[in-house]
Amino acid sequence: MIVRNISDIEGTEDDIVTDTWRSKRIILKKDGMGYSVHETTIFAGTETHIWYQNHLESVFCIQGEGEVETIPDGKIYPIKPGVLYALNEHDNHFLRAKTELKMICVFNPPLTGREVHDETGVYPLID
Ligand code: 9YT
Repeated sequence: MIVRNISDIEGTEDDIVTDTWRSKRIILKKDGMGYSVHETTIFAGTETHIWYQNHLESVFCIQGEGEVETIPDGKIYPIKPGVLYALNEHDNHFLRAKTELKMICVFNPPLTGREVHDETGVYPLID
């Protein structure tokens, strides 16, 4: 069994910080679960363009307020604690944080841990 405390991930190579978010990657591909699990903080006042063409992701909000805008239809989905959105169609979108958002994110296929978005909002598929 794997038992992990998120505090053990802080400051390690599985703790990734970008301009708009920080992701502590708790379960990764190397753990052999078939998915990865992350706690992601989206910084207040930011907008992130995301388009996971190689991955499916479920995002469960546990703190904060924000919105997702899908592209190109411009549909707005308010995000607050208790809301989960699942990018089941590799949905192209903007994620905006009005206040700091905390999200629990699950990826299939699992991330290896090194991924950050490229200029088109995509994570590469790493083997
Ligand atoms: C909600 C979302 O996808 N944010 C970007 C970071 C991602 N969750 C990750 O790499 O953990």
